[in-house]
Amino acid sequence: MSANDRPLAQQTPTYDSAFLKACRREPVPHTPVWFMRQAGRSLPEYLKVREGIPMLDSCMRPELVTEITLQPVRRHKVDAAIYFSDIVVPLKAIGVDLDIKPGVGPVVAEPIRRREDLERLRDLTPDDIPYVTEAIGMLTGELGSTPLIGFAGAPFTLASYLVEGGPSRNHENTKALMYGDPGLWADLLDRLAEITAAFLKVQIEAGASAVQLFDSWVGALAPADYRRSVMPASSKVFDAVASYGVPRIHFGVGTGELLGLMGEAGADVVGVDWRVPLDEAARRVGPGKALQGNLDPAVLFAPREAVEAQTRRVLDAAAGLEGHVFNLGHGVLPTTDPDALTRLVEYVHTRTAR
Ligand code: 1CP
Repeated sequence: MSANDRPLAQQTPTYDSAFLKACRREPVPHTPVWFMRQAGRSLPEYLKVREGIPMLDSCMRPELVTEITLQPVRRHKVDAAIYFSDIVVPLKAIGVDLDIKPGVGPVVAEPIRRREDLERLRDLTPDDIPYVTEAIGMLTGELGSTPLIGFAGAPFTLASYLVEGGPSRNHENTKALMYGDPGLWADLLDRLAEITAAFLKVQIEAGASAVQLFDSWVGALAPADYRRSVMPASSKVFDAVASYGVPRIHFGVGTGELLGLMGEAGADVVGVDWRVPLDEAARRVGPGKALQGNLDPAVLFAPREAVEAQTRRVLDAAAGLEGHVFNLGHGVLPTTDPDALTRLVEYVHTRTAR
């Protein structure tokens, strides 16, 4: 079938990209590569354009967002761009009093812990985030056939910041609420699912070719708790965007025991951190889903030969998968040598060329 005979949805310039093909579990010319946190502090050109501009302000400037999103695509020749933003942007947009503090992360002025606090979580509408629509419009024009990944924080991970008031190691207040007041917890996650779904819809309608739901901290939970207290809200997000037909990626850290459930929640692609080899991850996730991952980001600090040896381990474990998107097992660490990332993209492309 020639490109022009296809349904309209398949005539987008990104449809035949290696990244989207791998997400759809179709044959690829080479294994596609992108990196979580590929834009940001590892790049000198990022530090330069961000100078003096607070993180949240920079997320609301479409021209700056476009430049920062394109930087790693130009430099590393990755197979996909990820929209430059942060998981707390939709919360800020509905008026939650929060900031991103340098060297700390998101900090919430008044944590959410009681029923009346839920009133602060109103619906998100496209009018709340005109800068997202504008930036993605600019980006898709510049990116051509390179897909843009939209993203959002998953309800559990967003709740962890809202309930703790900031980054947390043990998530004790979050878990206290989850176990202590299951009714309020369910309502909080349901509210966050609505906001998250609205945020993803805006990105897809503006032109994002895929979406990733970051449930970064959900690995703190046991499977039974995940199934009961988190999965309904994450499923609601995936269901809400299913009809667009764009691949939905689901990622968390330390989620080895949750991989099957995270796939079941509704993802097309399951992201895997470095703790579980991809062949084992595929057994846990089951058929019908692609996998994304999973080189340990710290490996990039080792000499080139060691990086290549560890990359071969990842690719060998991925050899039998239905679809594989190469990525790190979590975000690029801030002091990573950018040249090591560029070399890694080239290595994966060359090694997997078919
Ligand atoms: O001032 C700065 O430069 C602050 C650093 C920074 C950056 C560059 C933060 C604060 N967020 C971001 C951008 C960002 N956040 C992206 C950019 C796009 C890309 O990947 O290239 C993305 C995808 C995120 C998503 C995000 N924010 C996640 C999920 C991804 C992950 O790493 O697990 C999480 C958990 C956050 C919260 C957050 N925002 C910023 C920090 C330092 C943190 C983590 C804080 C913590 O440890 O809890």
